Amino acid sequence: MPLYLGLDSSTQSLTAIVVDSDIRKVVYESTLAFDETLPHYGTRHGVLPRSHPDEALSSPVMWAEALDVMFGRLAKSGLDLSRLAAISGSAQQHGSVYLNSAAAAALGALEPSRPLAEQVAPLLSRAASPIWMDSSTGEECREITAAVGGAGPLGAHTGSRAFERFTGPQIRKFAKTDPSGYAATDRVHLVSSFMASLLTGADAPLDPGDGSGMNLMDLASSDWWAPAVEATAQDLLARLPKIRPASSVAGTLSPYWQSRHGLPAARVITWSGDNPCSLIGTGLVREGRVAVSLGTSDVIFGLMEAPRVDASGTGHVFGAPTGAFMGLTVFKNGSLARERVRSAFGLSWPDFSGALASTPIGNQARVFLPWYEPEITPAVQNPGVHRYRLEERDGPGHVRGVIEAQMMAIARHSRWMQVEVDTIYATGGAAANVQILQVLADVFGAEVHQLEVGNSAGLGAALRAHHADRAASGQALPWDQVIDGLVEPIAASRLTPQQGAAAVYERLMKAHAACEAHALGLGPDPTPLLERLAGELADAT
Ligand code: ADP
Ligand code: XUL
Repeated sequence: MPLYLGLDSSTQSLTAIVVDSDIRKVVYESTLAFDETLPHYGTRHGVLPRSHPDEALSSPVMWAEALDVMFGRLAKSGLDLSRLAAISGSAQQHGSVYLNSAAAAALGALEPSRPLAEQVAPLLSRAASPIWMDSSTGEECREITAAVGGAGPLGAHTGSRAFERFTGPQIRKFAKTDPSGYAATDRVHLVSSFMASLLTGADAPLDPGDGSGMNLMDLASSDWWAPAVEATAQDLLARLPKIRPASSVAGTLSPYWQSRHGLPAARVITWSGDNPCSLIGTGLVREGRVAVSLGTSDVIFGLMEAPRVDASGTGHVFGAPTGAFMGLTVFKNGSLARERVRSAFGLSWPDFSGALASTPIGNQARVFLPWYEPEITPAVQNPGVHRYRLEERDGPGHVRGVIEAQMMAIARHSRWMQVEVDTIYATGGAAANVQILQVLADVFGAEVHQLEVGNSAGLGAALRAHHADRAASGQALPWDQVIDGLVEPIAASRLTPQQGAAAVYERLMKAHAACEAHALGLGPDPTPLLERLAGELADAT
């Protein structure tokens, strides 16, 4: 009767999910929000106070402390933890953790009587970690792109053109701006491999799924791509972890955790990124369906048997935990943009949902582009919101405007994945909101389902632990059996597109594209187009 633990170290929180593989149920789930539970780090939405709007840093010591607190909770949960067979994890992608030469030995000799945080702090050669929301490395992206012979070869080898948040450009910026800090760095971990190292008490590898978010890994061979590594920083190869399959065993839970929290010597399975883990946690182990994650970021993703690189340069191809690939497109202005609109008009979530329900499909051809933060898709370096035919004080118009613009952007900018979308699995915090999901269904003309377990990244990590533990015991299970019964859509949650929605969004999406082009300085003012559309929509009702 083994138990499997999945940990999800996300932007704003740490979640633990325990699965009982015999009864095929989640038997424990707990979330710890960084801002509230660990206020002494001073984070807001998991990000340290910013010295520049383009920069986004967080604290690796805080992530370590969260792990310590979470294992304390697990120890008191009443679960029979002697049954815990394996642990794996999911982490926000791209973020990097810089360890000094004392770290490798010290992590294996942590004192169980002392909190983890105070023992980890002296092992860092850089106190703060840049995370995926950072967009301050445009110069480094250009330098790396030029050094490897252009965006074409970089995209073809690593699965993505250079992106500001990707780990390679971030490492280059650190090496350039703090050469002595870089010289004192023995190992550059991703958040995933750092967290796994804390659990095993040794230097843990990273997996191809998270490795493909670095602009450093060759997708075809799942190994470091020498031209990119050389273009990024001097002597970087020696500082990078090993890349191992997502199903590999990284080690066993170290004596620190066994003594401090009374845990068994469970297997620790190599961690991965939140998107590869969510792929498993939404059951997308074959091609054809997609999932939309409405978390801090909004992401659309699906499995790909063969890598199809996005020629337009917006999307990414990552390794999937199954050994295949996944396509994904990421939007930075996700939940935080929805929250900005909500708080600007003093609304609760029920008010927000009410405003969505009471406004017409197509928003009377009023468009709102919610680029509060520099945007990843489309690439927007200078943040700012844009209103087309929308009054600044129109609360309901902004609510529908933000959601329609987000869902249309997800639909338009994922066409490169070439998936005929008829079913969408929705996950992430905002997937709890049925009115938001109705707009998703209307825009895509597809069915949308909520999943039983909302945290698909944490669930995916627990399922990966199960899969890898069985394989390591010589009893490998096919993925279909690993996910069976655990990634089910909620039967009553099926949403279908409303009548007439497809015709409205077909036209509004063209207008949305014109608004984006105008806001990016690439096209004419779309207001006349929107006015014509408003007239047509009014005539049609
Ligand atoms: P993370 O990316 O950190 O894993 P989550 O998937 O946990 O984020 O999502 C957290 C977000 O969910 C919050 O920032 C909040 O804006 C959003 N959220 C929670 N409840 C609702 C709701 N009822 N409607 C819309 N958004 C919601
Ligand atoms: C993926 C991305 C985000 C982070 C945080 O490329 O930047 O989805 O993984 O969730």
